Amino acid sequence: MAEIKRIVILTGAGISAESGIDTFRDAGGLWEQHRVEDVATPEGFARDPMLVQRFYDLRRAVMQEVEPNPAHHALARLEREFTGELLLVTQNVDDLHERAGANPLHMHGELLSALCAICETRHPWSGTLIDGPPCPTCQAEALRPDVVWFGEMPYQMDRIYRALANCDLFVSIGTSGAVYPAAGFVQEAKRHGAQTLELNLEPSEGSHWFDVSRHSKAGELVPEWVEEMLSE
Ligand code: BV8
Repeated sequence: MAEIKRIVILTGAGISAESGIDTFRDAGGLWEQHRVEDVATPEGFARDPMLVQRFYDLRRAVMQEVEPNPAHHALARLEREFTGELLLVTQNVDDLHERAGANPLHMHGELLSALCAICETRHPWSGTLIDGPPCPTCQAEALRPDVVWFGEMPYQMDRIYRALANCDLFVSIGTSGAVYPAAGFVQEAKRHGAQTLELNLEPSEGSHWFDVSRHSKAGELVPEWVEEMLSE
């Protein structure tokens, strides 16, 4: 692998699976228990806000009972020890990267944040939203989960595309490559000459775009890869 100075990493639900957090598309995953349209779209929220608040309240509670796994810890080690530039982008709304000591860019928002639909302020939130608590800023009872639903614009896209245009290596970890624009990042990185690596339990929908694909559990693949990167 040529000298790697700038890395962009994208993680998905697969990196949190071994911590005990359901993925979306694996058997029994989150989407099988709910129709995406009902719980992860603005229309679904407008139609049945209680259903959606319950869906996210449950995930926010479960997330606080599980721990980061070796894959999260390995990426935090890479952030600490890699001497080049590293941007960790996650599609996940859990805080397991943070609890392992990493500093991810949450392109699809975070469970531990509430967004006021009236004044658009954001507030750290570890409790429930089902009872319609007042916004700490404007007192409106209009707090929603601060997550990006289908049809909504993911966060910090300019920053992500700038990093993809300048990286030497793009690594995708634990994602099915089913949702855009995240699923298109590998093509964007490739277009700018980056090497591309997929670490996933099985080939994702975008596997064919990757120079190298390794298939096993993230808890094994990621520490191994980080050790390789840091010993080069
Ligand atoms: C937007 C947050 C534009 C909420 C999520 C047709 C073509 C192309 C695009 C579209 C289209 N029609 C509609 C679109 C756009 C749409 C989209 O892509 N739809 C898909 C279904 C086709 N995208 C959007 O709407 C996005 N916004 O495009 O905005 C725009 C433009 C102008 C103005 C306004 C807007 C927004 C999408 C964000 C939706 N929010 N999450 C929440 O968490 O509830 S999506 C959610 O699913 C995740 O965040 C993630 O992004 C996505 C995929 O999930 P994964 O993380 O990949 O998880 P999954 O279960 O799918 O896969 C797990 C993988 O891990 C598997 O591969 C498995 O093998 C592996 N694995 C399992 N265990 C392990 C493992 N790997 C390693 N180790 C293990 N142990």
